[in-house]
Amino acid sequence: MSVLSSEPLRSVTAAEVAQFAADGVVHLPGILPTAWLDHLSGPVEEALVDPVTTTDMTTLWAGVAETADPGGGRFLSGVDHWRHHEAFARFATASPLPAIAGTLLVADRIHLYEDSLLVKEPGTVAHTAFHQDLGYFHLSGDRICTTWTPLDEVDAETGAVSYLRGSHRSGVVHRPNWFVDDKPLPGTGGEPVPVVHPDDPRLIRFDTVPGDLVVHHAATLHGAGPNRSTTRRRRAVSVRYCGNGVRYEIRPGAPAKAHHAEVNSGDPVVDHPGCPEVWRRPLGSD
Ligand SMILES: O=C(O)CCC(=O)C(=O)O
Repeated sequence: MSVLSSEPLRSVTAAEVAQFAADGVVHLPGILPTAWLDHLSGPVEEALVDPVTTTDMTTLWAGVAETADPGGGRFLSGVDHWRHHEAFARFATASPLPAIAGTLLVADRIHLYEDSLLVKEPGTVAHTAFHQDLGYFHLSGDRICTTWTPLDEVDAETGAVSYLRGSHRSGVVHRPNWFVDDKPLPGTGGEPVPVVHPDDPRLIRFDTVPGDLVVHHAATLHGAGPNRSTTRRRRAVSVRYCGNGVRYEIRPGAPAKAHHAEVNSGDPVVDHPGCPEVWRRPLGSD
């Protein structure tokens, strides 16, 4: 059995920290030991066949958009696997991800908010609608990010995520949508997500291989295309973190966690089993 280390294969460079701050997204090639991906692959398959933990978003899409998925592929998605599956918990808390998030967010401490499984099987026609994560989170503040870990080679054909560079600086919280359709989630608030033209020069996407990581700011607009390949899977795990300075912001209609019933808007995020502290900047390492 391979050893799972919390050390990344390389450091995050100062240029990558600056790029994350400027663009609201950064691609970190070759940073995650592949032992972590081996560690996740079995548990991912277990989660995919468990209808309690994973939703077929193509069914949801058919319901929302009144269109069947003619490609026959499925977009399988789940959330909060770390709460009931040790392998996901280990990945979210003991892999290099928390330190990488802490470095990019220039944070003193990092808390785990949630994880998500995002698998587009070959022939999935469903898009990931453009959205901003922040409107789904019961949080406000600047130090909030999503780490997107590909378990397969991913490119435009298989549904690489596109990011609208600089959109994290708009100061706007956008209304959550159904994720596979741009219709808003009922009962939620926020500004409508703007229409993003596919030729917008601010859009960027990355060809990634296992061992790479893409990290985006929670306020960055992003979406993804279908998986047009008939043979290649697009498996990814997103883990979402927040840092010091972030406060709870209860957002009506947005997906809530059990512990959100115990907090009020304006409360600082502190260590809690529902949002545990998973990293602290080593003393003297500023
Ligand atoms: O993987 C995808 O299609 C979308 C990912 C995403 O929106 C996220 O992780 O925030």
